[in-house]
Amino acid sequence: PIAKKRSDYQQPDFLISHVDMVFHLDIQKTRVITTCQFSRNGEHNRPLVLDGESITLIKVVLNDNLISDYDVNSEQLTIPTTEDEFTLCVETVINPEANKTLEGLYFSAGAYCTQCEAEGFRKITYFLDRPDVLAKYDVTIYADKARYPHLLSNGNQIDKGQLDDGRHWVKWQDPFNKPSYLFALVAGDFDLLTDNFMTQSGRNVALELYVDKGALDKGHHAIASLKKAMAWDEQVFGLEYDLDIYMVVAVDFFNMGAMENKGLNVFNSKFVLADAESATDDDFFNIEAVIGHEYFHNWTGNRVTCRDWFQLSLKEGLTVFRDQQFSADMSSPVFNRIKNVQIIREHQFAEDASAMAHPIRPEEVIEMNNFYTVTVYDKGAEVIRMMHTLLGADGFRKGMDLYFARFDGQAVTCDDFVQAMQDATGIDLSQFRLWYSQSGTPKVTVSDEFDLSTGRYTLTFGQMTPPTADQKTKQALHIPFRFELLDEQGVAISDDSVPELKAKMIELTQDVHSVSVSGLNAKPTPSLLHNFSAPVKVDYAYTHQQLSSIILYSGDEFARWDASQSLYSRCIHNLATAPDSPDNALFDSMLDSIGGVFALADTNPALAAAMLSIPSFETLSQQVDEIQVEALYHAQRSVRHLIATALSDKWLTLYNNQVVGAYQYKADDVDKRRLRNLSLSYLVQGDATQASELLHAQFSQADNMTDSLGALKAAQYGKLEQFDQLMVQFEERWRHDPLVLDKWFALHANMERSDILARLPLLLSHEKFSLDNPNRVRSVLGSFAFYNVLGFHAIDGSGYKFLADYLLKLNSVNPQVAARVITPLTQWQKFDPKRQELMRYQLARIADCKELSKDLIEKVSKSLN
Ligand code: BAL
Ligand code: ZN
Repeated sequence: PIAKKRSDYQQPDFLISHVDMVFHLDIQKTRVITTCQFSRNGEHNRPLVLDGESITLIKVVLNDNLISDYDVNSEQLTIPTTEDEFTLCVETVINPEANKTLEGLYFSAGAYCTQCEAEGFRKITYFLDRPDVLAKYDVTIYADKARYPHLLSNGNQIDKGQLDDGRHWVKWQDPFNKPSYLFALVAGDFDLLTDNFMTQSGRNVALELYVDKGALDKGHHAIASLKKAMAWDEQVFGLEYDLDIYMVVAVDFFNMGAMENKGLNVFNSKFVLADAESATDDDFFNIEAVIGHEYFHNWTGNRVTCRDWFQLSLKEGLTVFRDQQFSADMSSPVFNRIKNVQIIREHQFAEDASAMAHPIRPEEVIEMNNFYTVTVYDKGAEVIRMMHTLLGADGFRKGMDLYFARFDGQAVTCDDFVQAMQDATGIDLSQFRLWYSQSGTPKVTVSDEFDLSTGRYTLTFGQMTPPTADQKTKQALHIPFRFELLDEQGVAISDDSVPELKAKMIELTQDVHSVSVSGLNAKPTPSLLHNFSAPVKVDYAYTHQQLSSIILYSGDEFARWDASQSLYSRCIHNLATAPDSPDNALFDSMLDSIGGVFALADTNPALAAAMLSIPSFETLSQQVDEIQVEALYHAQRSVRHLIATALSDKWLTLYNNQVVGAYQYKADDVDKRRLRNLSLSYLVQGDATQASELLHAQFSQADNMTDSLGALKAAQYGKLEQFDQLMVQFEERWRHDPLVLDKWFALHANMERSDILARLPLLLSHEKFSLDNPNRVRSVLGSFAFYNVLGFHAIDGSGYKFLADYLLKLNSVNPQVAARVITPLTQWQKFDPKRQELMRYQLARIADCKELSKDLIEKVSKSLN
C-alpha cells in the first residue's frame, strides 16, 4: 500500500450539492440507490473518480441515461463525463451481515448500524469519500416493520409510510451540509428513552436515547449528562444545538467509543448504559465525558470540519480539550487534570518513543484508522490547552468566536484554527505552530544558582526535543511553563519587578532562558510545571526535602500531586537499581510526606486519593532509558508493600472513615468510595486475615459495582485465596450482562500468575467470548497486552507469541481493532535486547502473513524498520 502525504493535498475535482439515498435493508443483500448532483470544481477535463470498496455495482445512470462506459475496480468507479453539472445515480448491493470490520453498514445483534469515519462511507456506496466534500442529504430507509420498528438517519424525519408486504419506510432530511463521514443509519428494535432540552434562545430540542430492549433504566445517566453538556456549551462557549432532535443509539458491537454523526450519535453501549449495580463510578464518569465529547463535536467537527484527514486533530484535539474542561467543571478539576496527564505520561510519551511517533498533524498515512491516537487526541488537546494558557480564557473565547464566524459550514485546517486564535487576540503564534508539525516529547532541563552574598537566585531553563523515529532534527518550541518559587516556610515568593514571577509563567521560545530574582535570604524551592502547562518532561535535581516541601505547600494542587509521584518514583527506581542498598533517607522522607497526606482526606479527598496512589508501571517505564521488567515491577510492588505496612493503621482508619449511604453517583460519595477502595488495595498487602474479612464483607454487602469490583481488584492484587471463588460468584451473577462480563474477562486477563499463558486460551474458548466483538477482544487481549506486565513480557516470549497468534486471526476479521491491540508489541524500543528480539520476531511473523490488512502493514513495517 502507498502512503498518502499531507503535502499532496489537492482540492476535489468535483463537488456535490445534494445526495439522495434510498436503502432497501436486507441482512445479506441491502440495495442502496444513491443520486447525487455533481458540479465540476474548476477548469479541467478529468473524469469523475469515486471511492468504493467491498460493494457490488448494479447500475450507473448519468442524467437519466443508463451507461456502461465506466471503469470499476476494487477501490474506484471512474465515470468518463465531460459535463460540468450532472446527476449521477448509482445502485449498489452490500452484505451487512458479512461485514465484520464494523466499518460501513453492518448487521450485529439484530440491528443495522453504520460507522463511516474515517473512510467507511465508501463501503456503502461509490462516493467522493473525503471530508472536504460537503452536501445535503435526504435518506429513505425501507425495512421490515416488525423486526425494525425504528429506522433512523441524520437530521429531521420528514415523511414515512407503510407497504403491503410488511415493510415500512421513513424519510430523513439533514438541513446542514455535511461530509460523508458524518452519515449514519440505524435500524432495529430498541427501547426508547425520551426527554427534551430548551436551548438558550428558547428552542425545544427532542432528545431520544435508543437502547437494547430491557435496558431503559440504564439510560437515565446518559440523558442527564447530555443535558448538562448542552447547557455547559451554551454557558462556556455560547454554542447552541442546531437541530430539533438529537438522537443517541447504544450498540454492543462498535470499534470506537462513540461517533458524532450529525443528529444521530452512535455509541458503544459501554459509554451509555449505567446503573448502580452494574456500573462503576468510573463508568458513570466516562459516560458523562464521552456524551459530552460527541455533543461538543456538533460545533467542533460537524459545523466546522476537517479539510483532509491529516487535520484530524483540528476537531479531535479541540473536542478532547472541551470535554476535559467540561468534566473538570462537573467534578474535581485537579483530579481530572491528573487523569489527563496520566494518559499523556503512560501512553502518549510511549508513542513518541516508538516507531509510530508522529506529530499531532501527521505528515504521512497509509491507513487513517491508525491515526486515531493518543498523540492526535490527547497531545492535540494539550496543544489547544497551551493556547488557552497563552491567550487566557477570554482571549481563547474570542478566538473560538472568530473561528466559527469565519469557518462555519466549511472544511478547514489546523492552520486556520491557529490563525483565528492569533487574529482574535493579536498574540503571535507563529512559533507555536511548530507543535503541529514537530513530533516527540520535549525535555525541559532546569538548573539553578543561588548567591548567598548578594541574595540573587537564577533559574535556567533549557529545552531539547530528542529525535523521534519519524523526524531526526528538532527545533525550539514555544512552551508556556508555569512555576513558582517557594521560600523556606513554603510561601510563594512574589516580586512584581520580575515579569515571569508576576505571571507565574515563563514562555520558553529558545534553547535556553533564565530568570533572576534578587533580595532573597535563602535558596528557594522551584515548584515547576504547574497544572502540567505543557506536554513535556521536566528534569530538575530536587532534594527529597524540596519535594516534601512542594507536597505540603505548593499553591498548585497538580504540583503537589506531581511531587508525590516524583518521590514515589525515586523510591521505586532506587529499589529497582539497588535492591540491596536502598537509600534509607529517601524512604523515610517519602513515608513521612505521604503520612502527612492522610490529613487531606477530609478536606480534599480527590487530591488525597491521587497523592496516595503510586505511579503506574507504564509511567515508570517512561522515566527510564531501558526497562528492566522484573526489577521495576517488583520494586513497584515492594514500595507499595512498604507504604501498606508502614502506614497500616492509617489505612485501616481511612477505610473505616469512608461511610457512604445507598449508592448515588455524586462527588462526595465518589471520593469516599475511591478512598475506601484505595485503602482496601493497600490493606490486602498487610494483615491477610484482617484484609480478607474486610474484603469479604465489602463484596457481599456492596449495593454497587464500584465496591464489588474494588473488592475483587484488591483480592486480585493481594493474591488472596478467595479471589477465584469470588470470581466464580461474580460470573454467575453477571453472565447475562456483556459490559460487566467484560470486567470479569479483564480481571482474569491482567492477573499476575505464573500459569497465565495456560489460562488465556480458556478465556478465549469461553462460551461468551467472541472474536467479532471489539469490547470482548479489548477486555481479554487488550488487558493482557497492555497491563499484564509479567505475563506479556514473559522472558520466554510466550506472551508475545500469544498476542501475535491471535492478531493473525483478528487481522481478517477486524483489522482496525487488531491494529489497536498490537500497540504494546510495537513499543519494543525501551526493553532489554533479549525482549526486543523476541518482540521483533513476532512482528516479523505477522509481517509474513500474505493477506495482511493495510492497518497492520503500516504498524508492523514501521516497527520493524
Ligand atoms: N470521531 C471519532 C470518535 C470521536 O472522537 O468522537
Ligand atoms: Zn472525537
